[in-house]
Amino acid sequence: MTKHNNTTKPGGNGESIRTGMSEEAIRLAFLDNLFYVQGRFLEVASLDDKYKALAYTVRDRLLHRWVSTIRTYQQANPRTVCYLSAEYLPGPFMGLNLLNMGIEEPTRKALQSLGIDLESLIAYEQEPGLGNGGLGRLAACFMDSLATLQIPATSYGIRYEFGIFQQDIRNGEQVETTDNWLHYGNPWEVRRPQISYDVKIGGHTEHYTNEQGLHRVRWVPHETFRGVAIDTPILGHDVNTVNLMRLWRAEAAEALDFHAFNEGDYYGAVLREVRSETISKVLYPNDAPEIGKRLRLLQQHFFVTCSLQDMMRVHRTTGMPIERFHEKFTVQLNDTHPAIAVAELMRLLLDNHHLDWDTAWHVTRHTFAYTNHTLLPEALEKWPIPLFQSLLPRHLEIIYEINSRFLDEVRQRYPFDPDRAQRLSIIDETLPRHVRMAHLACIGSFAINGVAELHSQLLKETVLRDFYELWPEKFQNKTNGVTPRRFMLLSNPGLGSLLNETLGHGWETDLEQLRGLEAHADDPAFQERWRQVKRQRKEALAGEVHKLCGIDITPTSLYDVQVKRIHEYKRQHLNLLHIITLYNRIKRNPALDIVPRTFIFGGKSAPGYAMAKLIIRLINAVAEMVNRDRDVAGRLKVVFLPNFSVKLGQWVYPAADISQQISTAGKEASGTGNMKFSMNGALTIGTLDGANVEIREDVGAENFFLFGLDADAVSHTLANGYRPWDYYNANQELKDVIDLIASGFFAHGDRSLFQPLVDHLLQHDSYLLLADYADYIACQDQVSAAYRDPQRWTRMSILNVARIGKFSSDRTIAEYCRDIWKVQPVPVKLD
Ligand code: B1H
Repeated sequence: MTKHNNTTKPGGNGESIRTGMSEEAIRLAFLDNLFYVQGRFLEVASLDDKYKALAYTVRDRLLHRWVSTIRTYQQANPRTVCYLSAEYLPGPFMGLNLLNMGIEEPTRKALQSLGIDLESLIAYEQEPGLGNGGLGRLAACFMDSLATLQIPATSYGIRYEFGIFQQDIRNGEQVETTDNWLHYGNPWEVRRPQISYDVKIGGHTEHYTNEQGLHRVRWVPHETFRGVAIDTPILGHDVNTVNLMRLWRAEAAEALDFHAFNEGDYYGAVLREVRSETISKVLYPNDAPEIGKRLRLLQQHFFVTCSLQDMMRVHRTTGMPIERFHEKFTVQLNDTHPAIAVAELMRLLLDNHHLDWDTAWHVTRHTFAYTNHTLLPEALEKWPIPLFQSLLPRHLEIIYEINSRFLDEVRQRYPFDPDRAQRLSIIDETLPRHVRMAHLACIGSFAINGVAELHSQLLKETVLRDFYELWPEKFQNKTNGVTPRRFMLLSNPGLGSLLNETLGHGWETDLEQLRGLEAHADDPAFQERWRQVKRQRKEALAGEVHKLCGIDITPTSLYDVQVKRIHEYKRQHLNLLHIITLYNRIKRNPALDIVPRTFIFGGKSAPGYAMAKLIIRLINAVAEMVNRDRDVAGRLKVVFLPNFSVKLGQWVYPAADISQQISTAGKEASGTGNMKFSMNGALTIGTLDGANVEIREDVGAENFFLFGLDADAVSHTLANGYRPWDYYNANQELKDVIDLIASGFFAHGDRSLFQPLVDHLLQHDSYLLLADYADYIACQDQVSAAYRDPQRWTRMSILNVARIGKFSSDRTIAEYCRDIWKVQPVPVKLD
């Protein structure tokens, strides 16, 4: 094997083996890492060895930039964003880091010269599934944009040992298995044992007067754990900025309790060790919280206290007084999951730093800003008082004090409206009593935002209406965005090249430049290349579908895609009603001329959400019947992709022709998949919900397939005694579809299997599928008509991409920086 022992100039041009960017430097670094880190030589190296060797090669170059970033920040002492989130879904790192560093090509060549295919190493990486869906993925897009915009920022969270479960489909059903993502090790993370903090829980508080006669509080916990930092570098695109994702892992307070050990309590010590680690053991796999889960509250407190203590450590190094904490840090609460931070910062300032209440409250109220991500009442977090009291007794005292001072203000402001104080209170007094985390977040934050225009508006009118009336100046909108680096450049290289050729570079970090495409929308030669790009991604997805499901799909058919968490409000079953409608049409009229379609579904259900699991069963049951029916062969195909993930999404978004964004209007706060599809030239069929509204405004109504009731009509329909039966009786096609499901046709004659679903639709239909059915079917017919005209379709597709610029997370982050965080870019020079 090639051997070298000079670590300073392997390329012969003064480049270091740890940092050089040429093909030769990368080749030598790869071999060096393979040999000295993995202990292997090429001939016997496994795929894992090669993947790791390359990961370490990339990581060395990342660390180089990281060190420069830390130096720069130390000297400049800039105002810093801290993002607190219980979830992150960053996706695989290798491809993006290569791309952001601009060394994809030399790396590909270096590996090629060794007979290794870069794509196979990229495909091998397992992603950290440390989130449920949109909320966690948004946090990851924000990290990418913060680094790219050169904003000093740290993203804090939990290093779950097991992320979101792996979804298998067995006999058409979702089966959950554990996600052991750390099994083979994670080359991207750096453990920092010196950076660790105590985490107290339980016990009681003691109030006393100190020697100076001052009132003090001591929290005597029942137990103490430790949180240890595990860091992952986050590189921006085409810049040297490397920010930090700092995740906390729970450990026992002392690695092993040697005191107990000496007293002979060996098993006790080991058990404590094991019990401590359970705090960061597993991600809760629900996209709405489970009320009263002790471990979940513990996780929230755990990562929040570690993160705040970490900020205070950094703050100390600046020499600034603690009263100016909020000038150094601005802390964003990603939903209410970290909202306990409001009480925890107060506790640290009062009990550890001995600030008086008013000063501590001033600092706290100027530190936090809160993003709400949902209006669904079942997703608003609240904790039973007894549970809260038993885990966080000091925090509860502080919350009572915050609340009492706040309610005094409220009563003064509205002296003749006693109900209002009740409604605004942090404590929900209806028995059993609860702590409302959204109220704590609103009271403790200087800014509150929703994630799309419609959502922010509805927030002010519904769940946060009383807070809006109290403090209108706190409320803002920050429409979500997604990163074009991962979701265009990396996942759709063909599109990337075509855009570079047409527009030159620059659009990757200034997505509004895509407007330049409008001039080419009707150019037949450009249109032809556009179609080739799409065609190539459709073929690639067909290959993946074959691998994952053993089903062959046809790239000439229209790919009609819905990938997202499975939820009744997202209405995957409305999509099914359409599929069965088409099926019935063909069965009635076998010669029917329709546009051939491939329906692709993907997404996980919360393990305890029975109706969502039943929807997955129905998708698979319909797929089974449709796919084996010769009468519809070549015209209809249905696929359920198991275990949808960021990685799988990168195959799916670029290949879609139609993107289904069909939630009941008013229910989807924003959606972000809608943006990823549109950026890749898929057309949207959707309701006026979440960010769909703004996407349609920007791409143009004529380039968007709109259907369904709007949010106002939805509330009116539900308020005025909605009767789904009337719709069923009035529409023969709808009746046929529902009857077919009820008949057991998709369950080998078993009428009972899907009965709960049918019953719910006919009796309640809380998400208004039947009310929207006719309009949805008519709209899908228009989709087919448009697809028959390739010039028209391609023009619409090009215009979608041309006008999607607003939905880059760079725009979103620039707005947060300007309107909420008040932070400036700090460019980093390489040392
Ligand atoms: C969103 C969640 C969520 N909203 C509770 N709320 C969770 C709530 O584990 N929990 O308890 C986890 C997640 N996730 C999503 O956020 C919205 O539904 C989307 O519409 C939105 O695009 C996304 C990002 O803002």
